[in-house]
Amino acid sequence: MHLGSAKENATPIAAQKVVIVGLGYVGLPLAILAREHGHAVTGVDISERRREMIKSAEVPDLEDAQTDALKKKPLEVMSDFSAIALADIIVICVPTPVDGDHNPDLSPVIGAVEGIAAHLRRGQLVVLESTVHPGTCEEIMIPILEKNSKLKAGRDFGVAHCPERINPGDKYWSVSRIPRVIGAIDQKSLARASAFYRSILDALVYEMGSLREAEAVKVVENSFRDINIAFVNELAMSFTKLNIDVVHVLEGAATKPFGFMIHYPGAGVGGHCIPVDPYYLIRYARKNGFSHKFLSLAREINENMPDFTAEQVKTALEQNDIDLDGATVAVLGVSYKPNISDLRESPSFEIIHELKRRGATVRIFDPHTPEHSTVPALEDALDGADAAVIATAHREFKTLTPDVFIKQGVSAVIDGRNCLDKDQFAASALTYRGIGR
Ligand code: SAJ
Repeated sequence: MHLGSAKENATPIAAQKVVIVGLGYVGLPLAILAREHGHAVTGVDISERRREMIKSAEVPDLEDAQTDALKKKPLEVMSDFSAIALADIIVICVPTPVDGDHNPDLSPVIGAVEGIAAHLRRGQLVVLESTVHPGTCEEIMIPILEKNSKLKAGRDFGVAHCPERINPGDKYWSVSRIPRVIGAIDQKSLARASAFYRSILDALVYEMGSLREAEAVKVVENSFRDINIAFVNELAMSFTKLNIDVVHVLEGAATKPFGFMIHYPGAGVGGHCIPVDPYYLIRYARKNGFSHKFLSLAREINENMPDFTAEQVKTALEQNDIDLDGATVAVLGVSYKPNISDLRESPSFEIIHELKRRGATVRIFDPHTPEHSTVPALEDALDGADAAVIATAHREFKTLTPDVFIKQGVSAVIDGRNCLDKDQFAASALTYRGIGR
């Protein structure tokens, strides 16, 4: 049985002509990193707005060093796939969302693969970084590449999968230092892809036994996170009834140095990875005769947290003889995680929907996404509001004190990210509710 190998010795590789298809939060950092390590890099992105942002080096949520690199030397960015013909290595970094019914949407991947296939030539290596379900490379990507190029995968061109592991907003785990796994169609492609990634990363490049194994790694690591969040979210709902502070309990459990990994309850699970990737596995396994009951239940629990949060607002206001129906509620935070402007799958939208469904008037304020705020400042959001909900633990909200709310007439604060000083708020005139505390 093939065991993943973690060869440390980086085999040297000559400068490659690299074309990166998709210059979002995954492709752009990779393009900048590859260029820094001596490769000739061209980017392809179908979005004119994205191309313009890159050309003017004004890309949100990019690290300062990456922005500086773009300012120092603009990245060549194209709208069409003609550059593919001159490439040695082609890396696909396009989104893999799910649709409204949580069905995987591989159309961006298929679009990119079709564009590549039209210019594919012998000797090239195609690497897919987008998160996909096991089987995507063999059952979807390779057939399109072969059919449209009349070339044979393996024999005429290489194929590898190196799932992306970008962690938006994480200053420490930058793209250059995150370990990566790689699976490939054959040894030659594996060696070539490993040599490329080892030439640009200061991190482990771990070789898997197949494309399928590499595809499975990513959905497994993110499903792991989703089920663990669901576990603590269920505890939070249970402990609310039992009058136990779940955060204290989890922090107590985390003193155990082995066999426990803390996660935190909250108002919901957003982002481009955690709420999405489990569905890639759930749907593909179901197509192949297996039902992931546990993964599906974890999704159900996490997707229910916005509703639970709205219920917390309702019961907190009732303690002040205020009916949520007809009340004004300030929702603070729209981004799916702190201190960035990324809104994808953000639970904040569901929280707003659940509050409105219960008859509330909702004001929205997020300093990181002003375009999604309905008021220009925090004071405007709080002024005369009956309740406030912390939906995203932005740095601007974590330091708020009770008086900020009290002086604006707010009577209840629901801390959807358990990020406020609970003792301080509990001791104030406000009705304070956290998630599970
Ligand atoms: N969340 C919780 N409780 C937790 C952790 C997260 O409710 O204990 C919520 C967050 O509020 C957010 C969502 O889950 O709405 C996702 O948070 P995240 O910290 O997992 O952030 P992501 O979506 O950027 O996840 C990325 C992932 N990276 C990749 O897929 C390459 C994930 O694998 C990482 O574990 C995660 O960053 C990380 O560790 O920060």
